[in-house]
Amino acid sequence: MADKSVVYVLNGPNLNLLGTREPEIYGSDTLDDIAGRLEDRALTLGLAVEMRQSNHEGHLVDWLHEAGAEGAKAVLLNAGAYTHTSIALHDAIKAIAVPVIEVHLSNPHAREPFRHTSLVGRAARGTIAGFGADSYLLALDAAARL
Ligand code: CA2
Repeated sequence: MADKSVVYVLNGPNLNLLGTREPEIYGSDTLDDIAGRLEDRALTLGLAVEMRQSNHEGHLVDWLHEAGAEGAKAVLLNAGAYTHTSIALHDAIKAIAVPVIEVHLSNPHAREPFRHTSLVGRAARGTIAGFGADSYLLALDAAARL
């Protein structure tokens, strides 16, 4: 059954370590901190967030399918390094009717060349990157406007 008030927030590999290392790149918020900020913002938008993280590509594929089957309003996807490599995620995004917004804490285009290609971005509705934890909040605002 469609639940147009739910926004899935899917996080890929190593993002469970957020807030513990490399704060100069990724900020000092943990993923739980970001989840709390998203939940507060979602309340004001009349939305609910379903926040998940996995280090396994297949879990992210399964959760994209789930969001599609549930008829979620949108998916915010920070696929971590799978952004740059995963045809499976590209195809899963293409396979669902739910809009997917690509999210990054850092700006991959300002970093190493191997981060300049995004297979996720080729399939996503749009991308928000480079604003630290605020990237997620900006993406939630974008989802609310869809
Ligand atoms: O900027 C982003 O959000 C990224 O998706 C983060 C990924 C990176 O591979 C992408 O190119 C851009 C890496 C996530 C790793 O997160 C860590 C956090 C703290 C300590 C170590 C890794």
